[in-house]
Amino acid sequence: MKGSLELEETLVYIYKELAGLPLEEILILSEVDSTNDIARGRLELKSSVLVVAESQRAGRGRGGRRWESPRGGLWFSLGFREDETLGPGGLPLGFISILTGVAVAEALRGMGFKARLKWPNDVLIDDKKVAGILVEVDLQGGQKTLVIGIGVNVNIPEEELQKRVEGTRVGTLSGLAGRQISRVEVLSRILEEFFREWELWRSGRGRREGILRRWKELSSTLNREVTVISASGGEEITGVAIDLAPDGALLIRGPDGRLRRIIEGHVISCPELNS
Ligand code: BT5
Repeated sequence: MKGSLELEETLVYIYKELAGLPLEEILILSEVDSTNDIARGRLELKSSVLVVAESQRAGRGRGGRRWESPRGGLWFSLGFREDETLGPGGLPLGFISILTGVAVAEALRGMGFKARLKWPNDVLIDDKKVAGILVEVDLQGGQKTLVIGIGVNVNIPEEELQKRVEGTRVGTLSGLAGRQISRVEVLSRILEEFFREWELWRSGRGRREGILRRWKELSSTLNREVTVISASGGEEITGVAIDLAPDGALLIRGPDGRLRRIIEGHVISCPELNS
């Protein structure tokens, strides 16, 4: 960014791109701890927000894991104030994460990237993790909030990012494409894909089946032997991932033929992916 004029032009462009979206507030910030926290705070005043930041000091993944968020990436959160109309079972968080994963993968595919999905929420290109999703709900003063955090590694040198991340093969769009990629384009494509399905689903005309089918088509996890660490109890389960349940749970058939349902967890190995 050379000067403030260019910055202003970029912001005007972003606001124009996002003008038609059903959002009460759009915040574009420089550095924050976590866009999920800013979004949650804004929901005290607004019923729907988008918060985008240039970098995050304390970006997080599931289970308190760290999410590296240097400048050049796209780090943002969508926040919605929820009422209780979704029933006593609450929000189907697993499904929301699946819907969001499909939106991110479709957006990147629309830009020519061969994005695939790894259960529950990783977006992979060439078996490298380029994006992650963190869905959080919170009750504050009887008010339920839903925050969907999305991180996409856009213009970041791959090796530099890899040095900061252990245990996961990371990828960045610029590294994979060999050129800089427009973050505004990635953002507006993701939001377009997301809101199309989101509004259909929320209005009750939803295509839950369609979303699940698309996730399965894009999945790099199904029909493979996987080892999953379940979030509840940290148990390791190995077997063949055979299906995705409507609530986003992964169904695994173990060597003894038993079917296991993993609602929350982490795939730690998947032979064909690691080779
Ligand atoms: C995720 O968690 O993949 C969810 C990441 C969500 C990040 C967004 S950014 C905007 C919003 N604000 C936040 O604070 N968070 C959200 P999980 O499946 O738990 O994966 C975390 C693991 O991914 C870490 O333990 C690392 O191994 C790896 N990792 C960390 N940073 C990464 C990066 N930039 N790219 C790829 N992998 C990364």
